[in-house]
Amino acid sequence: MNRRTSMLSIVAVVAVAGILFASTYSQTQMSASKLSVPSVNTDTTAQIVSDMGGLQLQMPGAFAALSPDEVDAMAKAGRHVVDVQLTAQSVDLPIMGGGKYHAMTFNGQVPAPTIRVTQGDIIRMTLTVPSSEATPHGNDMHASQISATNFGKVLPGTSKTYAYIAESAGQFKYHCSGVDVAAMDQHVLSGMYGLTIVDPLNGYTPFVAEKTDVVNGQVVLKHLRYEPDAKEFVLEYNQLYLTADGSYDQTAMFLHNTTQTVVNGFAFGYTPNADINKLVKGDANKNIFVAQPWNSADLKQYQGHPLFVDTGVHYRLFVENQGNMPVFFHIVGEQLDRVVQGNRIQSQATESWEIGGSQGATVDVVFDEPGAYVAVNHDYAAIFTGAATVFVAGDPFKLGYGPGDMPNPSDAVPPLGKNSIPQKEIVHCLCTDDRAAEIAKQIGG
Ligand SMILES: [Cu+2]
Repeated sequence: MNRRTSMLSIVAVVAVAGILFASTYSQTQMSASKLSVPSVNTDTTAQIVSDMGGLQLQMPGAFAALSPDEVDAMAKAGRHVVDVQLTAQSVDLPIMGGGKYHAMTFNGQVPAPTIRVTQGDIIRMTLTVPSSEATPHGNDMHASQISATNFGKVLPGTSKTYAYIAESAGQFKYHCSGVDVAAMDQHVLSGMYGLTIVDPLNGYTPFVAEKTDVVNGQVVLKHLRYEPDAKEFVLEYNQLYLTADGSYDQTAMFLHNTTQTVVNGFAFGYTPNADINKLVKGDANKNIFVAQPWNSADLKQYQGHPLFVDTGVHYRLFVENQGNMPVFFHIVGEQLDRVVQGNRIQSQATESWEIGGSQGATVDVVFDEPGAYVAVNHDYAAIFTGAATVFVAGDPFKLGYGPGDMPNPSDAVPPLGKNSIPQKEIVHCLCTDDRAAEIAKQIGG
């Protein structure tokens, strides 16, 4: 079965069974369907931009980047400088259903490494583009407030540095800016995106969940307070738009005709695997989740892993929409206890939160009861093409593991920041074998 047919088959299975845990996933349930779409001519726009030599942005000098001297002086005065090294690397990476696609990455991984700083720190980013790269690359960091013209394109065989103060707390994407903006869509949607978490200078705030109780025969409110310290996950949503041979398909992008929806680079990447099937059902081949495309241990860093969480513990989810369609973030079976954007509280006890393109939300959640909870983009087209992430809270299958025993996939766990509670990690990434080996070293795996 080729990749596309296989993907559609999985979609069909999910469509039949919904997002609940289901009985064994069976080949006989599969039926493929074909979508017919109108064609549009995208050559014209691309040609105009190309003829212009790329879009030339102009911004006032007041937004100029910090010079090396300024950075040194500020560091001497007490500011903390965080160095970030990014290397452009085009490489083929796997996609759901088998096969590969032509990915563009920073540092050999999709998404790029998560940068974590504290509000007021200086981020000094160096982008290196090896001479082996076919095109220049760039970088646009949304944590900065600097004109993109201060960075521009970096030619193969060269590198460029810029520095800025992370003035605003929150979460901010960074992404390749293409070749002076031209082809930016291709580079970002092929994998050149990452997240910067800027922790509030004064730390995160506690939150209070509203519950009810019965006292003296009366239903009354009670308030549960959760401290700022939390275990944390990063979930970055994006789309893949691919031709049958795994190349970027700009026509499909203009039509929003998604090939797969990915979370941290994977479609259905945080789902159980064969080992977990064995634990729960006693049979590696009996799937416990409706779609488990990354089953085998042979898949190494690509093998699926759910996110294990404890009950009654504060979790902070950094949810980022890296793509160009909305994310309606929802956790099946849970409410979002608090939603924060830009260090400002937006909502509490809400069912879903809409996150637009290039926007993020920091979601506080406490799982009260043991069980499996599936975080989705509550857009059915997104769910059925990959946006379903399984959280396993407590020990719902009575396997005898205690809180914190089960390791979590490394690519979903951000670097520690203010108010982080460390977690055990296991190597998991849409990344090259070399990068997986480096991550294994970093996490002591
Ligand atoms: Cu690029």
